[in-house]
Amino acid sequence: MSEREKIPHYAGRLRFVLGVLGLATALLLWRVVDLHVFNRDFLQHQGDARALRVVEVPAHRGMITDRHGEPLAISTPVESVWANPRELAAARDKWKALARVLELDLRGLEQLLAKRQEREFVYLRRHITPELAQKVMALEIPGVALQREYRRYYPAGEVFAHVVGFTNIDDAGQEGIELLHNAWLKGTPGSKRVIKDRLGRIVENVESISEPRPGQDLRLALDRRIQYLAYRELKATVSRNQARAGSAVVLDVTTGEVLAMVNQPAYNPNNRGDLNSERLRNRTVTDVFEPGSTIKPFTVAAALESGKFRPDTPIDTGSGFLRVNSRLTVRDVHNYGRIDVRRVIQKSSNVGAATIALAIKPQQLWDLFNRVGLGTMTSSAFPGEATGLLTDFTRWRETERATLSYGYGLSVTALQLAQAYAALAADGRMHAATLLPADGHVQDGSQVMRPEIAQQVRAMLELAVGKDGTGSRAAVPGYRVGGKTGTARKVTAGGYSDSRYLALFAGFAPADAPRLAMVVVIDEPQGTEYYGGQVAAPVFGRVMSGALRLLDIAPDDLESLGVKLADVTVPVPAPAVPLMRTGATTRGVL
Ligand code: 59J
Repeated sequence: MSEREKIPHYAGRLRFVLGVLGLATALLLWRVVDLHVFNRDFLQHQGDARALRVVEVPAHRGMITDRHGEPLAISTPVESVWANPRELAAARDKWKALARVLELDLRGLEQLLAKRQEREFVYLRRHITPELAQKVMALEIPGVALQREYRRYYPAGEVFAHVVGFTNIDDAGQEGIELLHNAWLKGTPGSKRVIKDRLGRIVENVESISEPRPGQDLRLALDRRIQYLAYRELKATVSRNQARAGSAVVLDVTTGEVLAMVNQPAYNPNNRGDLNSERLRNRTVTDVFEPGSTIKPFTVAAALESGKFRPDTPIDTGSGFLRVNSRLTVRDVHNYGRIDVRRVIQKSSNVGAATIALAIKPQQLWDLFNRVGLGTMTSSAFPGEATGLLTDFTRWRETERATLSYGYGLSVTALQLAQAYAALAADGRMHAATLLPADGHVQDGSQVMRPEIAQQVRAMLELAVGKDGTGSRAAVPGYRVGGKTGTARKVTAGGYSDSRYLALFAGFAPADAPRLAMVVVIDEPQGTEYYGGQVAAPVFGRVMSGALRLLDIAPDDLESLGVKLADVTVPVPAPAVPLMRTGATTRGVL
């Protein structure tokens, strides 16, 4: 028997197996064609739907600038690293490298991921440089991705910190202008659909659902140069006198624009680690104080308005004290005897001011204080602004009438006081203090005092800065200056303190046609010198001197520079057109 005959031949079985294989192949081929040709769109969509995400596109926050467009707050693009904790859990072996590159504590990272393990999103580190972001992505860790954000940067640092304020890490205004004008600055975030790969990285921008609308820039009234000058002088004085704090405000009296607004202590808005309420406050608007003698010009203005007093009306300041009642005796530091109203201001006589106030109606004093905005919220709308306090005259007894006249029993902010001095400087026209530029749209301002009265009081304030006045150290070479000193004992638990003072100066320049008003407050100077005339007046003098020059305001007192008017030679400009010969007509020349 041959081999062939020995092995049974199952021809039917072979055909069957081949048939099954053939059918299977055909089915597979059909499926391939089906998926790739007939179901292509459906499947593509299903796949995309699983990898497609809608992500937010942050909007660029508007820039804050000074009046000349110098940047005070700007937003720069940065990257933030985030993770999907579930996906990242699958790559535990990479955590250590991740922590190292991100400069995070490994234990902290582990705890963070454990706490958020049910979530799909957690920030690992925000606002990092593009270089660091590249390094993180180079690790190719599943579930780790980047998000574009904006970081706020404050080029002027502590100098503008109290005015500009700052945003939080989510770009929302927290303090100052950043908070007050948040809606204007912030813009609207957009959104887009993206495809993310297995690692959560965006591989394709599919479509923009809505474009981010950038926020708008905001220009402030402040002048960076004057602000720096005021800040430098205030800081030096606070430090030299080991004072607790200090503030200064410079206003343009013709518009009410705030040109400088500074405080000590301050903070660095770019690095807010050491932030506390002492450093944070914009004291020029949040803190109130008893203005002491700086109020006297308004007492005198009310007296002049009453018609009962003139600048040369004599006042008997007696032997330096005035007993009002059993609870109050008003005292002067020196005995000035019989002086006129002008000298009451020049020498800062408390007895003189009280005598004047007791001779006029309480309502007349209250009215004037009220009209110049003392104890009334300004319209700056600054966050945290204090109202101050001026009680109603119907509740004043003799004690209040006397003490209010020299600045006790009412409280004001530095901004309010500056605004009141600006009204005096602007011939009685009151311009609301504003942090935004007037840009030619200057309101006329309400007339809160007759111009002649403002001028008479200003002349007295010039005497106070003269060589026999209390404020001689506020003088500015080349310019006539007016202003008032004040040294006010602070209220403590046991009444007025014997060791804690506020040194004050408020004034304006040039006295002839004032452009600037300024208030300086030094809180608790500790040195042997602590009078307003010694501590605050020099700050005024130095800042005003620089500001007047920066603004190109013509000197109105050349004699103080040792220049005699006869010495001044005015260069005669060359004629732009040929001089006329005698007999020529003017036609053709004009
Ligand atoms: C003073 C006050 C407190 C409150 C007095 C300052 C009163 C008063 C009760 C003694 C220091 C001091 C209502 S002084 O501002 O008169 O600025 O250059 O604090 O009088 O009655 O050891 N200022 N200051 N008074 N209180 N109550 C003068 C004066 C002022 C100066 C100097 C010397 C006070 C000329 C203040 C300055 O004009």
